[in-house]
Amino acid sequence: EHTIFLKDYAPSPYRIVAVDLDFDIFDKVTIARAQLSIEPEAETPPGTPLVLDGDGLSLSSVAIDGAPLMQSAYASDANSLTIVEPPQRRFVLETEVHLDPAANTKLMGLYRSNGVWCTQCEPEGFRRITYYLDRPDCLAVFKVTLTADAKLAPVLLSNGNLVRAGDAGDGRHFAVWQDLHPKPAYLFAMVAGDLGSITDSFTTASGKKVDLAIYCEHGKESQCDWAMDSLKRSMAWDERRFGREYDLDIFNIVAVSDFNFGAMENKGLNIFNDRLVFAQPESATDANYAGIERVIAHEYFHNWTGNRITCRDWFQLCLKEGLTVYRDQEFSSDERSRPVQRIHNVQGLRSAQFPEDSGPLAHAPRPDHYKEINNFYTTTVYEKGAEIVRMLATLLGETAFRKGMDFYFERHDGEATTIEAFLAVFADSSGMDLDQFKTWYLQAGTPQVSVRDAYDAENQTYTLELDQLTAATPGQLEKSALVIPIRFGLIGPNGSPMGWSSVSGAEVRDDMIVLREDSAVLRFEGVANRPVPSLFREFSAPVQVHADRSQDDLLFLAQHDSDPFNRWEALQDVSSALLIDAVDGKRWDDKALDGLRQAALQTLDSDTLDDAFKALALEIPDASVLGQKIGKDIDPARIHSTRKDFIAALFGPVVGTLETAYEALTSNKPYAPDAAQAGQRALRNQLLKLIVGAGGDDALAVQQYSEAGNMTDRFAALTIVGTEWTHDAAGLLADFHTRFATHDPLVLDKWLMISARADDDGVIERMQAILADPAFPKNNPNRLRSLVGSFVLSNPVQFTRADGAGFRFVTGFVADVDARNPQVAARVLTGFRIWPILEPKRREAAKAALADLQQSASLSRNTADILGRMLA
Ligand code: DPP
Ligand code: ZN
Repeated sequence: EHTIFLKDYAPSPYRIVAVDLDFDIFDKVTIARAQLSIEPEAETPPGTPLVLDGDGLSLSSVAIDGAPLMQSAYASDANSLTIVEPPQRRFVLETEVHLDPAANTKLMGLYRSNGVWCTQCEPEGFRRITYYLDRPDCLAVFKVTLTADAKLAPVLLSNGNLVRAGDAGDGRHFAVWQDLHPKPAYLFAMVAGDLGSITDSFTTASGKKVDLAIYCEHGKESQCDWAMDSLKRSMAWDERRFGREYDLDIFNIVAVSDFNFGAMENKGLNIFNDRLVFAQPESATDANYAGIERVIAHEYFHNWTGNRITCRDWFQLCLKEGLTVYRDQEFSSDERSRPVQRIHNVQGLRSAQFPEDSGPLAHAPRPDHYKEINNFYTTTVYEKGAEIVRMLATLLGETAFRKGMDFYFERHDGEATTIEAFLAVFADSSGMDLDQFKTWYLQAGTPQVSVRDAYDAENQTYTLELDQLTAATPGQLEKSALVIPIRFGLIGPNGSPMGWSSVSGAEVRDDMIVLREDSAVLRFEGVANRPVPSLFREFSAPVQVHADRSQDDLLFLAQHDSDPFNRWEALQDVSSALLIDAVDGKRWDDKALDGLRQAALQTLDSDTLDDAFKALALEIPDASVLGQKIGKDIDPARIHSTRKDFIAALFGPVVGTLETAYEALTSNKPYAPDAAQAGQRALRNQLLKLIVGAGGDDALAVQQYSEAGNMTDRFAALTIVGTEWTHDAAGLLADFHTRFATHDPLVLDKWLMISARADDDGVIERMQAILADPAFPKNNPNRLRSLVGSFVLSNPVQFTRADGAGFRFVTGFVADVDARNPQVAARVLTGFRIWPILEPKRREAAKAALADLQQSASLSRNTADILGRMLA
């Protein structure tokens, strides 16, 4: 198989400076004509061939400067067009290809979704539209003409500004769009179709009025208001926080129903998966509202971090993604509760990125080789990439970080650049040496940090011993020490912060230890009493911490730490320790459980903590996080049942108290998606989950389901009943399907999710029946992921069944979908990444299913790449 290496990067010998695209859109065919203004680079030797990328194209005609090329002057096939001896001056290459968007089930390039023509070009979809230098360092200005039937496609959109539109005869019309910001082809977009819209405007800090519009299928307009509100808040925030203004007169968003990604940041024309646009209280949950707000912001923020400054090559993907995730996380933190956002982000990191980073698909945030770039849109590139930027901000401090960002925008605006260039702006603007810090981008694996401490009362000395170790990952056996910022505090016996007179053994700056070596022994002098250390406040580094701490100390932290993140973390640690011991056969003792219960009730009772935080504090670590902590020979069924027993033992004695608290949170206010209301619902629904889990009686959940005035409460109740598969589950799911899901595909997704998560042995058969239904939309990524993606990620017990039925269900699905949509197939397959840590019987069953898949079908490059790494 063909592998692409970072070390082989070379600039193109030719550059495309301007692109003139003409799409003649008909029901059955779209004719794409491209005029590319091309010139050789100064150092290009005469006679150097020009090789353009293609993917599944067939060339109808080719000309240079208006003259058709002779057969001998070029070579073309589906995947490339070579001009043997191009002119050694600027010339215009003209090509024509015929496309069949309706047949494009890969959803890359130009395709039809629900009748609408739309595009997805990142990373390599543009080459499925026309022959091109389809690489992110090729920046050109674009002019795009769209012509289509005025009834089939009254709306014609592309990047930039509309310069002309009018009648084209025969019932057809046209529109010409121009984007004067040079951009790589992956940011190209066009849309044609019969769409409704909502409009608004935003006036930038410097007084420029920007027209905003969100396009969607007719009838869904009123469901776009929240997305529009999120957009305007994002625009204002980026001005406030980063000094970044929008740079075009128009910003358009289009919601489409078939989309591989969540959304795409095309210049001036973002295209969104409709699940990240549509929201109304009766069909969207609070989590959906928060997700829409976040992704609208994310794509908007790409305009500066991604579009104005883009990537030199795809190895640098986290340059734009890690940084932009960091920016969207900061936005959500400023708009909502910072500690709650931080906990959510860390939960996501632990449940997705940590498993990736310790399994067969582990890779550096900036990888140095790939076979299929689509497989690198990973949680490592995105979420670990964001953690790296966050550590940079922590190490530099807020002011120096902002100064560095300003410098980045100033120095690299209009460029396609690298991680090295990104780090250099911070090194240059702050004077800090970031050479060792760069290792975070180059090294895979989650560092394990071990902590031991001792207090010497006689000498009033407190010692803190820290070690870091990163285990070998595929293809990367040697690891070096990382720079690890550890924000911390020492807490005295009365719960208040403690000082020290001097400290040695490692760099300590204010409330931060900077660990640079494999190990360090810090000695704090002048410490009056034995302190309880609070380490990695706000989760200041993406590491696994191993600290053997007493339950008393942890409960003390849960009560007294000034850092809310660590207060939450301490409670999680208490539960994890008890659960892991119990899985190991050492069942909890009553005293330990009493202590934890008391702490949980205290949290619930607090007048100072907000509801959203309380909801998280009452969370019991989930089975996959526990499995990850155990790390080897895991039996998900055993973890799951232990966890159920634990919840029953912990909360069983206080169900009445939980029910009283639940009742007190009942509200008659009309639904609003704001953080305060959402927090109240989150806490109430957390209590409901614990009440049902502790008592085994689902009556209260069934009642909430029936009485709910919004989808958040209804779906929470359905989730509890459906995943526990209580005796009312089948009836409730059927009711949900009939009353809510049949006419709204996004609600159908919710039904599919719960159908896949049921904790009973019939679940696979039921999923097979759903997929076999001729009415099931088997080419829609949202539907497929809601069912099979949820099964793989959220139903560990059934997915990893010892008889292998769960594994075979998924590999069978992958083989089937791969032929139509390789990206969806490959993504679902990554759920197998936990197979090496399963107990032997399950491990063998997983391996056999994977090996069968490798034997059987002819697989796409996407799926073959994942499978190859999975079995390596
Ligand atoms: N659209 C995807 C994202 O924004 C890929 N760039 O992350
Ligand atoms: Zn992104």
